[in-house]
Amino acid sequence: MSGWWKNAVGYQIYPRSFRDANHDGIGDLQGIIEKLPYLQSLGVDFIWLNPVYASPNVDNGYDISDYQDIHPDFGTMADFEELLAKAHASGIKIIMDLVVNHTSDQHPWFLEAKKGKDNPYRDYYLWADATETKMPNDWKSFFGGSTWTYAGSSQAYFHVFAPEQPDLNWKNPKVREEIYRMIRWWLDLGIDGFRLDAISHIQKEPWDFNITDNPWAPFMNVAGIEVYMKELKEIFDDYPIMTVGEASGVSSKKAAHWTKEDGYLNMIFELEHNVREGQQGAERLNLLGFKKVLSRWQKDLGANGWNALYVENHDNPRIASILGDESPKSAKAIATMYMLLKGTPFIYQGQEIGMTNFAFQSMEQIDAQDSHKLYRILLESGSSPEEALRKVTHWTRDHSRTPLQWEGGMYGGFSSLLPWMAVNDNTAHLNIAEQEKDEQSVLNHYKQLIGLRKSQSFFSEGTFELILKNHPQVFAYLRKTDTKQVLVLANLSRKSCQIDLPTRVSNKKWCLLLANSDQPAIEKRILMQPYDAWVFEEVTAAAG
Ligand code: ISL
Ligand code: CA
Repeated sequence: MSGWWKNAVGYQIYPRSFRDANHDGIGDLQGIIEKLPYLQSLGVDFIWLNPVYASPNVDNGYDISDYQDIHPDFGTMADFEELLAKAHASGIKIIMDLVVNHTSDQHPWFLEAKKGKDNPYRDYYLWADATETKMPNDWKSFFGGSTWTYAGSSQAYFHVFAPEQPDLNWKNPKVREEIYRMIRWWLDLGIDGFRLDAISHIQKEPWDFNITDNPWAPFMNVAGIEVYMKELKEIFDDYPIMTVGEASGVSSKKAAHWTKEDGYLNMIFELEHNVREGQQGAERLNLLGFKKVLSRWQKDLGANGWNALYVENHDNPRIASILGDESPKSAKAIATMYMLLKGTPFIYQGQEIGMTNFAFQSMEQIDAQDSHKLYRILLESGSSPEEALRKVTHWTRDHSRTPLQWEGGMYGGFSSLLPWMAVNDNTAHLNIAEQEKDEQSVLNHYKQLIGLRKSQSFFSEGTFELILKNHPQVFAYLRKTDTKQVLVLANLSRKSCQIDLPTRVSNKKWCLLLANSDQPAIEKRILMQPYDAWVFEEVTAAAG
């Protein structure tokens, strides 16, 4: 049975920065409703909404204080149900962010739990004996510092992320029962699935587990997690939905098991391809590492399993800046390279027009609290304020959270007053309105790629075969079925280069499907200019 999501293209919306309809400087649900025609024109099939639940916003909604209420910044539950109905009427499905590794420390469960050891909610979370200065172990949080926070009564509580995000105790059946009830509540409302946040962390090793090399090992896909994943699958199997797990630490080999036909989830976002090179503060993506990871995931999940394909999200800088050279041509090359791989492609808001990083000048412009924590850690370890600022702002996830650039005017058409985060000045020329009018724009290149994918099942069915495996600049591959073959060539570097195609490729006849530049005919040796990206289909006798 091939799910609807195998031939679909997804669009990730970070609601806070998408469109502000009530002009309070913060994006909202009515803003998404207003822009459904744009999403329809783009040709996407579903939206992944980053969290819009009640939250104190320590981690911008990833610290939830009420799973079944909408944060007033975004609107009301009535607004959400209006969005869901109008999205469905536009042929667009909606998947929600399911954040169940942890809650906010303002969630009623935690407010109860921290009252004392004998509180009935105590074991909804993870506690261990400690003193104000001596924690139960030396595990480190993803956000810097210890995974423990002392909370009186000689105990500390555990948090993989911020202290304001206490981890839920998944070993407690009462916790699972509450979570499963909430999941069904949302599914019965008619949503079309979930993106499962940080799901590979829900099981922890015993507190005395000895870390050897990987500091995250004690909470990365730990044995026993399969019990909970099976219980989640039993719920998901009752609905015609799609589920995608953010499952860092699940290897590409294991991901085939997680995402096979009757696996726990339909697909997985891998987090391995962010292979960086260069000094902290000047890093870029290392293309060879990037393409090797993506190729391994294509191979390991080729026959069994399914990939979620992405190059941007709300946690990473803009791909046009860290892999591209911020030119429209490089944005089109990156799009061509990943959109035609095997799996379900996700487009992050603004990626479709080639939005770039923001030139942050001070920490006051930064919102992400993990960036502020890193800044403090860098200062404490001796970096000068200027050096710490450069190191933090170069790769902060806030690059992806500046308001979406709808038009050239004040605040980029995102809002009519000063937004919660500054709008990139380049909105003057880099915006959706401009690109809708320009046939050669990045936006229209994405529309062609989406159209190419959706006009046929070839790209969801065909096999993947990497060629030019060790070429440091070019990502080249073949997609194949019994009757058809497509060749994708992308020079993802700022330098021209020549490629020597394997004879089994160069001795065939090819016709051009899509290009971001003038392209030569396919020969044994081809010169590629910086960020040239071409897609060819084999001319066969059958095709005539
Ligand atoms: O942090 C990681 C590696 O450095 C990942 O393993 C981790 O699972 C991932 O960053 C989790 O991100 C998700 O959960 C966070 C939230 O801040 C992110 O925005 C979200 O994508 C906590 O909910
Ligand atoms: Ca608003």
